[in-house]
Amino acid sequence: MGSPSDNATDITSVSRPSTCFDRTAGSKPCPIGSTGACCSTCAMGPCRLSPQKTGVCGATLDAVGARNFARAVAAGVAAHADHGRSLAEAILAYSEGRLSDLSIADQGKLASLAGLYGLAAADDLDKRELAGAVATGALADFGRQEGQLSLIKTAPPERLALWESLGLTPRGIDREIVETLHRTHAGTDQSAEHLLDQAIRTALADGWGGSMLATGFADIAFGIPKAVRSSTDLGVLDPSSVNIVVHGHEPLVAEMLAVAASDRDLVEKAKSAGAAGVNLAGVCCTANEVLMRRGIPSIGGVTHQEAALLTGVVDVMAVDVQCIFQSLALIAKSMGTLLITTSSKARLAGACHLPLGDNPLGVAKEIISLAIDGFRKRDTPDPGRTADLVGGFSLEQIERSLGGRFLGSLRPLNDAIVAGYVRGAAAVVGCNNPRVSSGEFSCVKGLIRNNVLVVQTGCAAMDSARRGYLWMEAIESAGPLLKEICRHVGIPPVLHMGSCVDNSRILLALSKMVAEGGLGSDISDLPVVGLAPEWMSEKSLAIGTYFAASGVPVIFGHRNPVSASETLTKLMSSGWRMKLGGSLEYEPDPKLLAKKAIEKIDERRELLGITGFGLSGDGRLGDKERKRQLIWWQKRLSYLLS
Ligand code: MSK
Repeated sequence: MGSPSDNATDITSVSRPSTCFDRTAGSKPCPIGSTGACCSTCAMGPCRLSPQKTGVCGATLDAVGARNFARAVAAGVAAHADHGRSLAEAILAYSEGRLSDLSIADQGKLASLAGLYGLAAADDLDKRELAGAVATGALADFGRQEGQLSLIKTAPPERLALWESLGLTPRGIDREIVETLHRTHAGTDQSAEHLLDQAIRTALADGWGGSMLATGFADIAFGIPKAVRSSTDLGVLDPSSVNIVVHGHEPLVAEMLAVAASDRDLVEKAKSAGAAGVNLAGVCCTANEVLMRRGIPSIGGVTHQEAALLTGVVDVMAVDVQCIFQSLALIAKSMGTLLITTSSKARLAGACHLPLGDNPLGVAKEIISLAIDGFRKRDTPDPGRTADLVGGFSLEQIERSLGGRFLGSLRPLNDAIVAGYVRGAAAVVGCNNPRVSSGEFSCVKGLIRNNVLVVQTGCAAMDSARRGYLWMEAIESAGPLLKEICRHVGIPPVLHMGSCVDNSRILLALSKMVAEGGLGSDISDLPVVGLAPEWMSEKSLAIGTYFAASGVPVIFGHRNPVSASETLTKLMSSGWRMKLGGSLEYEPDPKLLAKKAIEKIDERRELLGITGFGLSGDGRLGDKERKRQLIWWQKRLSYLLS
């Protein structure tokens, strides 16, 4: 337990009803749809397209592929946006006195978001009123018809000017989603590049809009994450306790359950049922939300949801929205586990529905009470191993870790990159995918070994966590230079930055790196790269698109969703690179992902003129230069930390 290893619990071998792994083995992806060559937008089809063959309406492969891609991006943006909207509505309800279970956990974050909405503390509003005003401003951003999103101004000035000159600045979040759906209706926008431009504008409304709002409001209501110790894998389920698993994306249910789990009456009830206590654990991004803020353990990513139930020790699984397999209902039934849906937007046949309404804490207590009833009926097998991890690396925590409490900043990171101690930074994000074997893990391993600092979000982070790569021992697996930095600063070389919507934290970090100076004047100058080795959801495509449009070279693993069209593949790679500085490329071989990512980083180092500063061909410093650099860095850090 605790050290990096390849032997995380093998969930493919858990005995039971079928799981996503069985179903993957028993089916192949559709060869037409998976390449972007299927058009199903009207009833003259569906049509199968090829470079030589159009649809019945005459639509070309390029237009159809772009249409499919843009639609997928819009769906991903809608999911993140609705997540942000739910939190804005919850904050508004709190401010109007309709949701008394919430509070303002971080006034600093509220003030900084208020500033972006032109609301100053001097406006003489108390925190409840201010929160209401910010939520109202945010909700207006969803329905804005003209102008630009309020949070977009957190992007670097050069980037803003570029988007404006290209007509890519998002107006309102909902407006961009609707326009994408309109343009992709049969017989509307039929220019591949024009369609992709709208996909970009819609995706930007996610990264610098919906997702950023989701993260901001969650921080306001539940606190900005700080470094926190936790654990992961199936073994976090405690056979002797009442086990409640939260799954989905929005943090409200999980936060309320965390509060309710320490309710004295409920703890007493659990004990009188023979349980050691009430144990809360998570799956997917809900897990990431409460892991980041409270250290509540995560069982794993999206492919662990079925295995969690199959352990036989889960008493209740409470789900809300996104990435919830329909198979859970069948598995829960076969295991005698109560499955509860909590969102008004998502129901599952076979699950019990308990809507949160305006009484989320009351509903959370009811869920725990039902779980205690479930505990009385079950056996207690041992679910498996656990791995230690440290999470909670919000941007604020990273700045504090690097610069100390009073001088928190990303300056030391920029300096370390310029000095060649850190080669660059990589965001390895996105889903776990049963069709890909250890894509994320091998990529992360290769990156840190080559002195690239890695940040992670979403289910990708859980893959590393289960193998010990979010724990301090992972420092030993880092390259010699990165190892030096991590030891001095006291951080692992792989930093967990949160859930899918928390990719917005990475965008803000990139803006801050630009503002710190020394690494160019725009995100497209930074030696950084984005990777989604096991992507599977439409949200991933939205994320990849907004990172690329923000100036980051992005590489997706295993499958190119527009591979049937050479034109589209080129437009997103070299075309976007010319136009936006960032790109979206695909690499099916997981072994090549780290290598390609490092090439992208080195390309930018070269353009910045910081190649070879202390780095020899194998990424190590020569003895003399190494010593000189080390002394420089130690001085720098002791100054910053003093
Ligand atoms: S949950 S979108 S499988 S990361 Fe955010 Fe995981 Fe991907 Fe869902």
